[in-house]
Amino acid sequence: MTDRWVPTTSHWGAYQAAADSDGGVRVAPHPDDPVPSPLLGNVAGSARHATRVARPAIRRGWLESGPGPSAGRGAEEFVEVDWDTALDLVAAQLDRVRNESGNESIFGGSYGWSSAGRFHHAQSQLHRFLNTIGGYTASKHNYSFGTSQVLLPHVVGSISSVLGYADSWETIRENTDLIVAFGGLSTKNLSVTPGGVTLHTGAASAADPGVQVAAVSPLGADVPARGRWYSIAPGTDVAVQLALAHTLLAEDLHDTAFLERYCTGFDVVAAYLRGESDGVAKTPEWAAEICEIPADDIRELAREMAAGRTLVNVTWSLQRTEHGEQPVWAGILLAAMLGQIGLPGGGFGHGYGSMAEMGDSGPLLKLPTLSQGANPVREFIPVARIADLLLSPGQTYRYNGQTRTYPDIRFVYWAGGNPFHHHQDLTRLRRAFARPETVVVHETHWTATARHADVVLPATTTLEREDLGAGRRDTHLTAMHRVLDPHAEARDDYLIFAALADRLGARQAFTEGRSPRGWLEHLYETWRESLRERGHQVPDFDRFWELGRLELPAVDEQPPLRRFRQDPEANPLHTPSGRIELFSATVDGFGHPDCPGHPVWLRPRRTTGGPLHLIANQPPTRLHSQGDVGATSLESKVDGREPITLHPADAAARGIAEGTVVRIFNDRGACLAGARLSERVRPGVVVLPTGAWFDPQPDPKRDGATMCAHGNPNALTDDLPSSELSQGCAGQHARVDVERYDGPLPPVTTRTPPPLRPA
Ligand code: PGD
Repeated sequence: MTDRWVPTTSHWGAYQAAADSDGGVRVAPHPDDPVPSPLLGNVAGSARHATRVARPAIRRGWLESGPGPSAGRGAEEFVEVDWDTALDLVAAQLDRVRNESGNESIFGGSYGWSSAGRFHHAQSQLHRFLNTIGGYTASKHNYSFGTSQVLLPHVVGSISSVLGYADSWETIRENTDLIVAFGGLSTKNLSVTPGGVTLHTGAASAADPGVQVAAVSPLGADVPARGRWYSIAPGTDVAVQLALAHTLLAEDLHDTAFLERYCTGFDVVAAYLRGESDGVAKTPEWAAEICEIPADDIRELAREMAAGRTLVNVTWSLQRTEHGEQPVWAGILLAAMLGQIGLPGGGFGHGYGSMAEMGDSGPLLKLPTLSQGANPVREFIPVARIADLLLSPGQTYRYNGQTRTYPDIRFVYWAGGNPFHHHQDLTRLRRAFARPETVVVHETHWTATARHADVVLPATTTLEREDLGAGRRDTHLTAMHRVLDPHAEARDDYLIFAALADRLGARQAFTEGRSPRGWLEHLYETWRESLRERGHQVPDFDRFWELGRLELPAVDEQPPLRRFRQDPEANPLHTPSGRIELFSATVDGFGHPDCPGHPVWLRPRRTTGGPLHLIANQPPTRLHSQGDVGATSLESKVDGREPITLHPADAAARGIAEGTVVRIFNDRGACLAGARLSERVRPGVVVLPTGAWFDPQPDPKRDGATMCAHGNPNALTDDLPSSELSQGCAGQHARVDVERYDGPLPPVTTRTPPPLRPA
């Protein structure tokens, strides 16, 4: 424990911390950070909150009756045990399952953001541990942009060519005339990047990029201060994009030389735009019926796009929906027709407004990284298919042209994620979590996922250990000093896995004989050596640790799309044609009915569930579910519930006023929330951000059903993928209805631990 101010970092940025006299923590922004994150306000309250997991805890039914499927998960009390008892039990079950049915019966995908820190990254630690004992069924892709992760390689040859080399805000200010921002340019997301960003320069740039912005979104909050708001019906961006493309084509504003030299398949798409292939011309009048933006506005916007340097940006939220491939592919189509892909400040952007790193200008540098080893098991799922995996062993499904089969999972191991926050249709996920024999979770706090486990092992937070920290496109590497002693009996994930590896005969393979500090020195010095080989000198570990942070050396690399533009024959894309595939014969050949071979408008299948369109976006007051018991998050609650924003007309029609507690419901589930009214959401649209800790309680309006008393939107979202191609998360939208909640208010139970009893 140190009462000195020391440096540390988090996914919401670098900051300073010091222990206070009663064992808590004080935090202060990094002195050079121009726009510190509001999420810093959650740190002090979360650090020693009553919901910290204090000691190993085992669900009573599992402890008394042994492993097996159980609906008691998430309902029964826990028994606190000593570390040796817990570790012996977990090691014995891992050993039994791997011997009886092979390591593919262990699911170790364990998706989640965990905490910043290059070494103590819980998911990497888990994967490394499982690899040393024979492997695990893995998960692929992420919930953030998992749909694009599958699509982009087919269209532009790689994910990184679009996401890894985005132009900086300075380049945009210098070169761009107009940003057409599908999904808007939200600043609330820009304090966050995995691993953290030291200096938040991007938030101010997105708030006012210094160029014209046409922001297409159902939410006024997504529009920068001087931007134009094109208020769109949710989920209809593709119709606007196709109508813009139609106008460019009809008015001969498209760049035929670019399309011929750098793209394939434009002829197929052009036939579709004209209506030759399906009898429907994608005119602005056609689109206006769908998206509720006037046809003349669409036509004018297309002309403006063709008149100067235009960046077509699509936020990640747009692909986190049904048919989420389409707005991304149609965005690339538009940028290709404008002929500006590969030019500074022009072309296609994906994720400005979604994450801090997009637009940051820090070096493209490989950071110190813990090796996860090799996984001998080949089984995996696309990450958002977790409930299907657990519910349907042996069932086949389509994915990226393949037909795959779900393996039979008997053991689920999760460290550093909160599926009972991040997954869709949480009632269904509860049924899925009842199926395996054993669920083990490492957690810092009693989240809903911890409450649905059999064995909960208490993990330290970043403040309670040392690490190296930096995010993608960060400017600095931070020496993350320890500030607090571990809470109660909490241990580092690394030390927990080392103790399990010991019991399973793999200690040396897992630890390589190093302590946590020994690993930091090893990772740093290996990285330092690789930098030295590339001509960059950085101080040794001791000096770096003393300095507290290190400015990362500048690494200049030409973006792949610039090189492609300069010479497409010498620098082809990694697509079958080497060019941008506006029509992909590969995707077409897969025959996925919900993702044909070129961008198309597809009507949503999910039109039932209620008259209102729910947008479940990222919260402004915490990172996903992290920090929900901290001050910034708690201050935003209404009567202890997550705020839902409605248009005053929709509220008035339902007798709802500012501050009314409401019940949001559809055929999948229900939750409570507190009403906030705003003219800046479209009528017919409501916004309930993700991340309020899931609090399932009996629904007084529906026998046998549950209702989240706190306001988690994933009680309402549908567990359907974006498409068969990517099987990505489509949790951004749902259909719902909202009513006043006049019954006795159930207490929110997430801010105290579950029932615990000593062994
Ligand atoms: P977090 O709340 O960050 O959410 O889902 P994710 O699971 O990443 O969960 C991380 C967990 O790790 C927390 O519970 C935290 O306490 C724990 N943790 C932190 N540090 C440590 C540590 O050192 N050790 C251990 N063992 N645990 C630790 C985020 C996911 O949600 C994402 S990325 C997106 S983009 C999705 N977005 C949406 C959406 O737009 N709409 C809906 N409806 N749903 C979504 N879900 C997705």
